[in-house]
Amino acid sequence: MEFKNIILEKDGNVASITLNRPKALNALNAATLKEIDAAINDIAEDDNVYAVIITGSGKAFVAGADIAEMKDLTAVEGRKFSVLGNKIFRKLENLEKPVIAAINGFALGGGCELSLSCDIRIASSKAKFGQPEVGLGITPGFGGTQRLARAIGVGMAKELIYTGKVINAEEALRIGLVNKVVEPDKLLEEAKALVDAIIVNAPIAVRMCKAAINQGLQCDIDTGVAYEAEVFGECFATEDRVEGMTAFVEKRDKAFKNK
Ligand code: DAK
Repeated sequence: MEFKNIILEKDGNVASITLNRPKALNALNAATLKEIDAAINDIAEDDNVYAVIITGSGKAFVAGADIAEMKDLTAVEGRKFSVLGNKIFRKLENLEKPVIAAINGFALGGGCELSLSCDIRIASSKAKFGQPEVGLGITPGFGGTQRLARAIGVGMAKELIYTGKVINAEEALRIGLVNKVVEPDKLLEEAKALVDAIIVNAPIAVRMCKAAINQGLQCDIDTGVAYEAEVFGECFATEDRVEGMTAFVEKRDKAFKNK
């Protein structure tokens, strides 16, 4: 697929997706969503990609779903649009590689929801967050009512969603919406440093951790720890588990192979 609204790049073991419709503040229209979907499929199939960074070009990360495109939707079309977005965001959330959102600017509505589908969020000091949907007469439509409460707690999520207020990066850090705030010109550097600190580890083990954490958030603790025991056991069948433990015992550097 030829990309017009995003840029997909690969550098070593890291892929990056840059939302690139800066004139519309990277608002998510159906075409952009489909390109994100294609990029996720590409990354999922590429065994050389161990981690992903998502960011935006210009002054926005993503200023939301495309209001101009949504304006004339019927109820049936609105549902179809929401199903499309939710399917893609869920695919991103379950992608078997860690995904870092490097939030450079506005992350509103669908943009905040996109960042919530990523594993870890780091923000530029210029970033702004919010779920302003109720001011448009709609609810969040790409998982905001579900993931925001899981990320920052029910009371804080309800305050943000009911008021639609926009908060700055410092406030987002205070409430645990982002892990770190950095100067704008250091954002991608920080995202890459974080990714580098992840990908020195055994990729399959990282993937299993992501699956276990995600599964565990959806079930009771007994089911969760049983799932953890499964993936823990599976790691013992990997070459990288042998390499990691052997290298430790032999006091040498590890050389993981994603096998
Ligand atoms: N959609 C379409 N265009 C947008 C946009 C958006 N969300 N946000 C900004 N733009 C466009 C502006 O119209 C403007 O276009 P031109 O006039 O230049 O043609 C251009 O981007 C630059 O924006 P501004 O001139 O407004 O820039 P400012 O710096 O003055 O203001 C702003 C930046 C982010 C504060 C402002 O643009 C703004 O308030 N934007 C809207 C933010 C917003 O409300 N976002 C939430 C969208 S709702 C669902 C599925 C999904 C969702 C809901 C339901 N179902 C189907 C059920 C999700 C909904 C949302 O995400």
